[in-house]
Amino acid sequence: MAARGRFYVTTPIYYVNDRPHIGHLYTTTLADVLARHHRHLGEDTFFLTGTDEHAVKVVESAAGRGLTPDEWAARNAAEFQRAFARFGISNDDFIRTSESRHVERVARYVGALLESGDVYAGDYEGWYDPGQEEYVPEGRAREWEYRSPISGRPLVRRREQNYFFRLSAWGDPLLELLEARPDFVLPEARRNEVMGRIREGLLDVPISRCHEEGEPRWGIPMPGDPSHVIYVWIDALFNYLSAVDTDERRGFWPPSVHLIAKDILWFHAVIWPAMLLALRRCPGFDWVELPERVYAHSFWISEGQKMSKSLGNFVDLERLEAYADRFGLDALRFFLVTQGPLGTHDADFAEARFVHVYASELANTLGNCAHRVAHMTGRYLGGQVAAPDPSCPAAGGLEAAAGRAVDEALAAMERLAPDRACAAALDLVRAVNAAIEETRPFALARDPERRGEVGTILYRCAEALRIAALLLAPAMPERMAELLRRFGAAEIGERIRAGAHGELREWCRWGRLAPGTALETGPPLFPRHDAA
Ligand code: ME8
Repeated sequence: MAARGRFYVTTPIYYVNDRPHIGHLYTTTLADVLARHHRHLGEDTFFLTGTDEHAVKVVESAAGRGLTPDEWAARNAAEFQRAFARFGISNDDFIRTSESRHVERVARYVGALLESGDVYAGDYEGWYDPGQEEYVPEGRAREWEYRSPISGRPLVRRREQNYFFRLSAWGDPLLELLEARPDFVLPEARRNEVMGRIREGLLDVPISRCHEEGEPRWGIPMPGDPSHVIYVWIDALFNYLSAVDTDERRGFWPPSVHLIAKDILWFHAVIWPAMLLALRRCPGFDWVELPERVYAHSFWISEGQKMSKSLGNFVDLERLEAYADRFGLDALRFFLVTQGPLGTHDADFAEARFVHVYASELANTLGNCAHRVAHMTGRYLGGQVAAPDPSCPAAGGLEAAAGRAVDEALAAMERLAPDRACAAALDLVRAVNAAIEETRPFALARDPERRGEVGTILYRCAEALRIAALLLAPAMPERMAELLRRFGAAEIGERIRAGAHGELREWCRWGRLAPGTALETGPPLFPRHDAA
């Protein structure tokens, strides 16, 4: 992936009926951090998010408000777009499944699958969860005592003439794929889960619903049979392909990673690759390779409790906004990225934890260190970094520490662990603090004979901090741009703020900081807040 210098990252497209909340912002922020990092590396990057609009719920909610589904969807999609812009998301496109570019292409994909026999018409009867718009296999329905675990409402028996996707044909190829490409589904525990379920056997899946008489038309008509519309999930999954299925963008395919949460793993790890394997065999689609990775993170919970509609305890935009206002947007992004549910454990969004992480990592470690180095440079060196003396050993370990931090952070980003990348950068900041404690430039400065040593120490501290800022920039573009500006790298800072392409490896080269560069102290990067 990196070798090809191309990176395509996606988020789920979110149900347009819901108000954006922390879960949506989280996955989208993770994607944003990865996208910014790959742009900094100079790679051709494409970052896609959007809204999933063709659910039946949209028709019902719109009707309840006296609106057409179109109007209601447009209003809510705009809210997601506004929210993402507010939270610093640098997506390259925002796809709405009601857009004609998507509708036309999905009709073409499903048409090709009909032609090849991978999609066929048949009868279906089974347990159906109306809230989730999903059929539930018999075994699972029994396990759930015929009630939806999501809404608590009874499952209903439903029979319909439907179009089906021949998923049953793809069990073995999918198992082979998961064997051959261990990082196709991540984390590993999720891959094992998926393989276990595939081994239980795959049923064909219904991929259409009957268009009810008198209901507003909402959904993509089944090619050749307008009495059916394509089931919302099938329509939605194709967004990843339709958004880049143009002459200018086809080179971005396949996705480097689909970021999702565990709730929609089955669709992405099983149904979606099977659909693509089938489509690939159709004329004109041989370029449709499989995505490289599907990464399913876990869930945010709120103050120790699962978030749910009935509890009304979603960490919603208003709450997130309040955190961003109080601590700064970048502090919120940092918290999400470093404390969130990457891996297989849920994560708790709790105010006390936020306040603690902010104070210890951002205000006391990073902000304080930057201030100390700039302040001492001002006080002892007239504000300008000195030329380091290569023969002076003081703080000499920082160069190697910076090199390690860069290697670790880049490797962590490659394995989709932006939390570890941030940790590597913060370890470097801690190493700077430790070097200051050890070499005591503030004490040495009293002796005029040792000014050269002070200059060398502070140069090395500033250089290590500049590099740490570069590694933290995808998570905190605005604050790190400001830190870089204060450390003589305003132009790079501007590019980072704008989410532009760069040359991260060159930016991180030890020694780029030119002797004579003026350092600025300025107001605290992360002002202290009293614990609430
Ligand atoms: O499922 N913690 O849309 P959706 C972390 N439209 N992430 C969470 C979360 C939580 N508590 N709750 C939601 C759909 N998410 C379909 C997707 S894709 C082709 C179609 C995030 O609006 C997480 O990314 O219900 C999850 O997978 C997604 O929101 C579900 O969004």
